[in-house]
Amino acid sequence: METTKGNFITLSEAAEFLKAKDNFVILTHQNPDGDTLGSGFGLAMLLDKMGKKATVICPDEFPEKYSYFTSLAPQNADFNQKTTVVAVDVADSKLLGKLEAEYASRVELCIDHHVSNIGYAAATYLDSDAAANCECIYDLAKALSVEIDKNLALALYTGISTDTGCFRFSNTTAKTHRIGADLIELGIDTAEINRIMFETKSRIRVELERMALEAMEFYFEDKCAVITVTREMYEKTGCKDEDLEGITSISRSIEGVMVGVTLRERLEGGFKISVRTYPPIDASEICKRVGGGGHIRAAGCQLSAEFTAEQARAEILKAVKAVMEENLAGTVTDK
Ligand SMILES: [Mn+2]
Repeated sequence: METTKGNFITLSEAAEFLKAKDNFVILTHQNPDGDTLGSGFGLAMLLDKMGKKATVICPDEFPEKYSYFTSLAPQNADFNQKTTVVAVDVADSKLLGKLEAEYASRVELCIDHHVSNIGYAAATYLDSDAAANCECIYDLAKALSVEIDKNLALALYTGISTDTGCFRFSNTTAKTHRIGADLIELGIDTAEINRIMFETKSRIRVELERMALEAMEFYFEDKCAVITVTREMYEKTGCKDEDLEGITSISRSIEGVMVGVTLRERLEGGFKISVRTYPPIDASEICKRVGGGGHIRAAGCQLSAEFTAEQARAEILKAVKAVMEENLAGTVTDK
């Protein structure tokens, strides 16, 4: 198949592409979540069922609760032969993190659901209506007539459940539920998966949340709540970045808050910023102004080590204010 940069292809073209190759490297995004891992290992299982070889490569270590993924799919790409590089749930080659230098220009197929996908891959299958990228992998399995077994169902369900906050977020559609129902019928223990994903927190995580809540700040008539997780908090509690999944949901769970911002200081310096919003505020637009992107209600961006916490906060708040004024069609006062 002839492909050019930024070439967006259909589901059946993506299926044909996978059929035509035999030896795959599958890349996930940095700070991996359930959806990128579910997509990666799910795709590896799907390819295995087609008699192909694949290995999943993740730029960062992944949270302990996802460790079961590694046992689901054989990791058997042949690195002595040419490998075909596929990225899953990776909207921008920057999000390949440590793998960017080696792989950014080699991604032949990107399978993604982020509306902000920049088209860095030679070919991109994008379904921005999909709540989770695992819905795209499910659709590919159907298009390729690959039977979904219990292990594949487990991987895909984990991705869908985590990206939709357990089927609660506004991205959840009737199709999301239909796919979920189909996967449940394959016999997976959804109560157990969701308990691990949503109800279990480590003690050190709770300690860190306590500190972060204490330092929480409100802006713009209390419509914006900001949580800053500092390096000092990591040191005091022993938490690592991967212990903090889902922390972004705290600020927006507060009554009256329309924009929840979470700044996480990175151990190597700089800040990872997550923005969660309620209608009509566009989180993707806020983050785009600070060099990031994402979905309409959940987006992110990063600031380099040149920024102090105060400067990073000021930078993102400037974008929040501008987008709030635009989306609410009125002025927003600072306090
Ligand atoms: Mn995703």
